[in-house]
Amino acid sequence: VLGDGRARDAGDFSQLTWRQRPAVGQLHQHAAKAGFRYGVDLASRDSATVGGTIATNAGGIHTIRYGPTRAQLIGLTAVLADGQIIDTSSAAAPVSAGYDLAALLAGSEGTLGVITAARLRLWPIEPVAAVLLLGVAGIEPAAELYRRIRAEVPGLAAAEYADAAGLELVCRVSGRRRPLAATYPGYLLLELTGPFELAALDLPDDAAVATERADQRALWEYRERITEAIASVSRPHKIDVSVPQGVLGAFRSELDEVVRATAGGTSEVIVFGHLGVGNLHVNILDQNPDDVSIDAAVARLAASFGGSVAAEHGIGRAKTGWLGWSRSEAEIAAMRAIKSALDPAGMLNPGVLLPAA
Ligand code: LAC
Ligand code: ZN
Repeated sequence: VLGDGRARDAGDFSQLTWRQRPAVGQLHQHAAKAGFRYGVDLASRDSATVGGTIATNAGGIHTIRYGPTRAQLIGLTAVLADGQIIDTSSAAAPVSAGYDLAALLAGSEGTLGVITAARLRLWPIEPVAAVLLLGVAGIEPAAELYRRIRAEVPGLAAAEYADAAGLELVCRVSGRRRPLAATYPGYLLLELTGPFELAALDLPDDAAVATERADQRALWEYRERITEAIASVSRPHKIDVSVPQGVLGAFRSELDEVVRATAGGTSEVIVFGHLGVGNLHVNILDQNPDDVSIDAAVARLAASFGGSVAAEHGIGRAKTGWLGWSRSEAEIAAMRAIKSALDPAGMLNPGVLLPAA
């Protein structure tokens, strides 16, 4: 029987362990009381558990600033398949003694051990100076604009993209007004911390600039409510992929062609996601939800551009057959060796992550 009885409060708020199974949003609230913030944040902050986000190495909206979940781990406690408990966070000082088991377990999707506690890095709160929402001609111009502003604003904390269809669906479903005077093929949302000069950014006239907390939240909702807006009208195919910065535009145009070729015309493609790290959520509507050939085609396309078939939601069961598209044979052989060494009987999450041998 596995329990989380060993979890405990560290008492030191610059690092935090927790007895419960908190949602990411609860961790944020708790850390904020002590003047800190947690580096991972995501639209599903009120339902996604910290443990779940460690299991998939979730990225979220602040990855460009703080890195993904793996980068937040100081250490963790886990029960291994043979019942042994490892606690990698017991060292109070930096460690350069052997393998980083915490990093290995992060993103292992429950296949190597059961994580029962985690000690997480917290960051000083960086007040959000402004949230900007800008219309763009597509994902490629969004990426160019992002790179230009990044050069001006060292404290850029988020850079998110949404196809117009995603933002317009949020407006239609929730009754919100359009955020800008005109409509555009795509939208770029930026969160800026630290000092910056608005005039130096040379923004288009038709830009939404929010400096007050409530207005900032309101702009974020155009991006964060896309998933639920889509879910309210369709049972979409959702594919979580990444592609390198330099090929975002090429990927986006070929994506339309691949979907047309695979699905034959009528489906709607909505892309949104974490532009700054090239993590895109491809949603395809009006397709038979049970036919996964379209999902595979999109993942293969991302891999062919040097990206990943899973960027922050993990491989799970559904994507095991795709692992080889973005990981080499040698890498998968090493993963199998680790799996069979730590879980020789294959008890932990069988069928997840690694393809059947
Ligand atoms: C998001 C979820 C889908 O970024 O990962 O909204
Ligand atoms: Zn995401």
